[in-house]
Amino acid sequence: MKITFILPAIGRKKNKQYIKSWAVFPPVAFGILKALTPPEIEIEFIDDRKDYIDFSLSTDCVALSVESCTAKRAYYIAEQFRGRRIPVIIGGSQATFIPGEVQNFCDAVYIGNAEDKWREVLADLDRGKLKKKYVAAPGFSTTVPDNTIFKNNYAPISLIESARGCYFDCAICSIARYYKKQFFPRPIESIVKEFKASPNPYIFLLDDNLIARREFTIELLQNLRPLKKKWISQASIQIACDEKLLDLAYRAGCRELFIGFESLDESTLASINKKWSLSFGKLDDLVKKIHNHGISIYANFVFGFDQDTLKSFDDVYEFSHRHSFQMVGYNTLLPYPNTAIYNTLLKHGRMTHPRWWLDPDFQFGDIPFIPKNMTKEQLIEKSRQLRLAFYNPKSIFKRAWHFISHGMDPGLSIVALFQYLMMGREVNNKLNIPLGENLDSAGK
Ligand code: B12
Ligand code: SF4
Repeated sequence: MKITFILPAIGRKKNKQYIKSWAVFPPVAFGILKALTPPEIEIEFIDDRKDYIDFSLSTDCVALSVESCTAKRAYYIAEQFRGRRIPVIIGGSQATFIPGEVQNFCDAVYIGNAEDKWREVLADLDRGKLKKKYVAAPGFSTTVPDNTIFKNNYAPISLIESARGCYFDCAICSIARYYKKQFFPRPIESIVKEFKASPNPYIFLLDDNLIARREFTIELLQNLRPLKKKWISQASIQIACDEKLLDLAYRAGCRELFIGFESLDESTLASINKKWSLSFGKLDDLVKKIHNHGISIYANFVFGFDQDTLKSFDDVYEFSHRHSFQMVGYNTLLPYPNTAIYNTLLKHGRMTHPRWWLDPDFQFGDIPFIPKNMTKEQLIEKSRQLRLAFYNPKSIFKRAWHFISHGMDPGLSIVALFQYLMMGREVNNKLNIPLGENLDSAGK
C-alpha cells in the first residue's frame, strides 16, 4: 500500500514566489504520521509550498493536514484525487474545529491528535472500510517523529514538541479550542531523545505555553540543561515574575521566547479573556527581567479589537521600540473558525465574510469583519506602516545595538538580521494573497 502525504499551501500572487517565511519549516504532523505508519507501507510527502503536485500520480490514499488558511487549496487537491477514486483523509486544526464542513470534501475526516487513531485508520484503509469520521483523544504518545520523509531544504532549526495545549482560554486562540483548556505534557525521555538526535544548532520548542505547568517545566529544563543545545519557545508573560524559572530556562539553553502581548490596553485584554496577563506586574518591568536574563523576545500584537483606536498603533510601536524586541508580529485580527471571538462577531452580525477561508472575495491580509473605531482600510494600512517602520534601517540599527549591549545570543542575532531582510521585503507581498490560487504555475 502507498500513502501520499500532502501539506497544502496558502496561495500565491500571480508571478510572485511563495511567501518564504511561511515555508521555512517542515510540518511536524507528517513526521509523526510517518513514525506511526508501519514500514511496509510506502509513504511519500509533497510540500505544496515548494513542490508541484502531480495530480496523476499513483497512490492508494492521500492524507492532508489542513489549517484554516490552507482549507481552500486542500479541498481543491482532495477533489482532484477523489475524482480519480483515490480516498482522501483530512486531519489538522481545520478538521478538528469544523469537521462538519471538512467532511464534505473528503472520504474521512480525522479530528484531534494522530497518535490515538492513525493505526486504526490504516487498518480500515487496508480492509477498504474507511470510516467517515475518526475522533481521537487529545494527548501524546512516546512517538518520536520520523523526519526522513522531508527532502526539501528547510531552515536549520529543529521543531520539537514538549507539551500540547494551555490552561488559559484566550478568545482569539485556536489552541484554546483545540485542547479545550487542557495541558498535555510529553514524556520527558522522548523529548530528550529528540533533542539529542537533532542535527541542527537551534531548536524551536513548539509548546503553546512553556510554563503552563511549573513542576513539569522545571523537570524539563533540568533535563535539557546537560544537553547544551540552544532553543527558542513560546510562553506567557507570566514567566517574567519567576526568577528561578528564567534563570533555569537560560541555563537550559533558552535564548528567545514568543510572547503574545496582543494588546497593551486593559479593557481589550479583558474583552479577549486575557486580562490575567496584566496581573504579574508592569509590562515594562517584566520585559526588562526577561531581557536581563539574556533571553530575547518575539513580541506579538493584534490590531482590530473593539477598543482599538488609531492611537493603539502608536502605543504598541512606541512600546516595541522602547524595548528593542528582537522580532515583532503586528497582526490584524483574523477570527479563526470556532474561536470565541469568531463566534461573538458572527452572533452580532459583524462577520462580512463568515467563511472567509473559502470566500472568493477574501484574500490573505483582508479583514473579514466590521471593525469598530476605524475602517478596514485604516486597520490594514496602519498595521502595514508599523511593519515597515520596524524593518527600517534606523530601527534595525537600534535593535542591533541592544543585542550587543545586552549580550544576546550572537547566532540568533545574526538570524534576526537575515529575518529582517526577508520579512521586510514580505510586508507588501503578504497582503492581498488569493487563497488557494496560483499554486500549480511555475516559479514557486
Ligand atoms: C510552528 C507554527 C508555525 C510555523 C510554521 C510551521 C510549519 N511546519 O511550517 C510558522 C511560524 C511559519 C507559522 C506560520 C503561521 N501560522 Co502557525 N503555528 C505553529 C504552531 C506553534 C506549531 C505547529 C506544529 O507543528 N504543531 C505540532 C503538530 C504536531 O501539531 P498539529 O499540526 O496540530 O498536528 C497534530 C494534529 O492536529 C493531527 N494532525 C495534523 N494533521 C493531520 C493530518 C492527518 C491525516 C491526521 C490523521 C492527523 C493530523 O495530528 C498531529 C499530531 O498529533 C501552531 C500552534 C500549535 N500548537 O499547533 C501554530 C498554528 C498552527 N499557526 C497558526 C497560524 C494562524 C499561522 C499563520 C497563518 C500566522 C500568520 N498570520 O502569518 C502562519 C501561516 C501558516 C501556514 N499554513 O503557512 C494557527 C492556525 C489556526 C487555524 N485555525 O488554522 C495555529 C494553530 C496557532 C494558534 N494558536 O492559533 N506557524
Ligand atoms: S496563553 Fe497563548 S496559547 Fe494559551 S490560550 Fe492564550 S493565546 Fe492561546
